[in-house]
Amino acid sequence: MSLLVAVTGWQPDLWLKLFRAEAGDRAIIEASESYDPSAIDYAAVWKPAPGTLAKLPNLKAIFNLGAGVDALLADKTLPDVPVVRVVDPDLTQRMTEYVVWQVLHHHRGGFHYAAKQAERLWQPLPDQPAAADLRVGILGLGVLGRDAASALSRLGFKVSGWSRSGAPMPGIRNFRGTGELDAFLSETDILVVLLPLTPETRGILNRDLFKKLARDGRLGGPVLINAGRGGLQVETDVITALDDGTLTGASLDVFETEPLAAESPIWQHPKIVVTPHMAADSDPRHLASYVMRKIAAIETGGALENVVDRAKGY
Ligand code: NDP
Ligand code: OXD
Repeated sequence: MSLLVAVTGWQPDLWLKLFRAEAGDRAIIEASESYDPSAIDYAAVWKPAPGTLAKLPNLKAIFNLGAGVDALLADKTLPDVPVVRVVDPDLTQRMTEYVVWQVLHHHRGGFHYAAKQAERLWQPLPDQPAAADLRVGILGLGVLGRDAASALSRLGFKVSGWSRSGAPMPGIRNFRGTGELDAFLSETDILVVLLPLTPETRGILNRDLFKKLARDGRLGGPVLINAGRGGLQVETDVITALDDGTLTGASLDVFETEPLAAESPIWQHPKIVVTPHMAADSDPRHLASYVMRKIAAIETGGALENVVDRAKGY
């Protein structure tokens, strides 16, 4: 068995070391080495150069080393073998931490207190709402959305979720599909976005959607938190909506173009928290063994989990 490792944006060394530590007599090959394409059985990848995987005639499965597969599926030459994505408690926990951090930032007046500290002013906000006064709506109630929903519920927020299937979750109000999107938005003060980027979801975070969010909440206007993908948002609409009061704040971890250009007005916008696509990094120490466990499952005839539905795009 041979595993090809093709990662862009990461140093491959740690991945190779960790894969090799678990590989036994299996060969672990880095994509820049010379190798026999017909000897490769599996590939572990993050944004591999388009066409890389099409050259492997005996490939049995592709392991995407992240939760989102939009970059991988954009390669139109991708061979027709199962694509397995990351569903891992470590990554999920990281995303939940990020979502809770940002929800609390907006809930507890983070922009106000940072500004007052800079001015050396002792100015508590007069009317701090309770968590139970705020409605958090999670757009994309999948693996990550559900975990964040459950943590936010435990903190006392009123949580609802929107998904394609409307699969129920105890204690969370569920909304399903495009027919129920407007109702979901009209009851949302803080919109947390954990959708995948697909042809259906691209550009969904636009001015029309922002106008449908609740305007009667305790924060004085709705907040956007996007940790899904930058292609979900129309950035000029986000800025306009913040400037004209349609939105009162935003936290953006992902951007239409990454890294965010130095000249982008988003960097210095007073109502935006910018983070550099760090909400939930894949940790090689967890994911190398995740991939090797999945390969062992294939080799022993077990069922393959977390396989991407290529027709849906996630
Ligand atoms: P899942 O596939 O588990 O969940 C996706 C959710 O989105 C599901 O609830 C799905 O509905 C819903 N959905 C997808 N398309 C539609 C649609 N057209 N209409 C309504 N609902 C839709 O993914 P994860 O939760 O694991 O990850 C979500 C995304 O988070 C990833 O795709 C990735 O882009 C992003 N991400 C970002 C990271 C970061 O660091 N910023 C790190 C990791 C992931 P249904 O349940 O019905 O299928
Ligand atoms: C992912 C990511 O999709 O880090 O896992 O964005």
